[in-house]
Amino acid sequence: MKSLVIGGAGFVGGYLIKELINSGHEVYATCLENENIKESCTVKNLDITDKNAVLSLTGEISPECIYHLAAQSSVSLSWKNPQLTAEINVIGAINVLEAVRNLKNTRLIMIGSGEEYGFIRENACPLRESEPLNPGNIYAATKACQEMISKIYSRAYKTDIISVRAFNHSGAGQSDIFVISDFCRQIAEIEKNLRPPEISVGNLSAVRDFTDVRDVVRAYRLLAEKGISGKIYNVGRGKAVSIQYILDTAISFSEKDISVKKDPQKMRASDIPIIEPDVSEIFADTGWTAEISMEQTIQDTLDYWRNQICR
Ligand code: A2R
Repeated sequence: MKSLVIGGAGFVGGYLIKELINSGHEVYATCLENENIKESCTVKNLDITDKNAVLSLTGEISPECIYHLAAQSSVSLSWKNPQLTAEINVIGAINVLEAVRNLKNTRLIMIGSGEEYGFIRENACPLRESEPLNPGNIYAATKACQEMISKIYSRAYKTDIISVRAFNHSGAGQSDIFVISDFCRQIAEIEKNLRPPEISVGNLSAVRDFTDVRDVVRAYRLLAEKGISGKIYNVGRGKAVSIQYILDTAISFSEKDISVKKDPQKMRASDIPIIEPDVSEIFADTGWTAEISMEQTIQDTLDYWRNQICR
């Protein structure tokens, strides 16, 4: 299959490109001018806010499937710069939708977020795709908007689109603004005596659903191959755990005696107690289920930071 990954230089992009190459796909990928892609595929520069550039590049490549990962993906930046977030996540997504509409025989895997559910009803977990969306931040609202407009393109123009709501994912190479990477980085620094043996944490009682990024990109490929056009799929483990469990597991992988300190800066004003998806739709249509254990993801992320910090 000829595949195009838009936003290939991000955390998920590298893993997705590897997954597609290993599955025999012919892979093209895009990144911004100031970024680069290490994986061996055909790389093009593309800013998705440039409508003509999106139309011309996709027309030139004419892929059978486009994976749209490019985004302003930071929740905190979305509060600081809502205009930029909307320009990339909404206008950029419309440019990609227009391109796919023009191509006619291309499937689009539109990557959204579990954040779209937002302030969920009590006892709503596990969240089914039919659950109403109630986004709690600007990033989530732009992703919900991207999904709604995708639905309109599916219905009005019969464009072949699959929308994904990806829940927390993690793995080696992820930024340390995300919790597993943050804990693992701190532990690796403690092991190298770069900080006192004390790990700083936020709310440990929140219960969240984490999937290894390698499982997540396999889900995206299977949706491209077997997903049902027009549908929305949750992608997640379907088994949430507390942040306390993640912390305890990460600390147990170190020989150091590490204490825990609560950092008020890491507490969020309104943390929803539990967020867990129902993943029966993706299982029913593609057979996908998460295979890599949480413990393995934590171990691999810790080993990644140990290597990074050596240098
Ligand atoms: O923000 P940067 O400089 O890291 O670049 C990001 C890139 N990007 C763009 N690409 C093309 N045109 C733009 N105007 C534009 N603005 C930003 O998209 C980055 O290289 C990529 C997104 O990757 P990450 O931020 O690392 O997100 P990740 O974790 O790979 O998530 C992939 C997708 C996103 O749509 C998330 O919202 C969703 O999964 O959860």
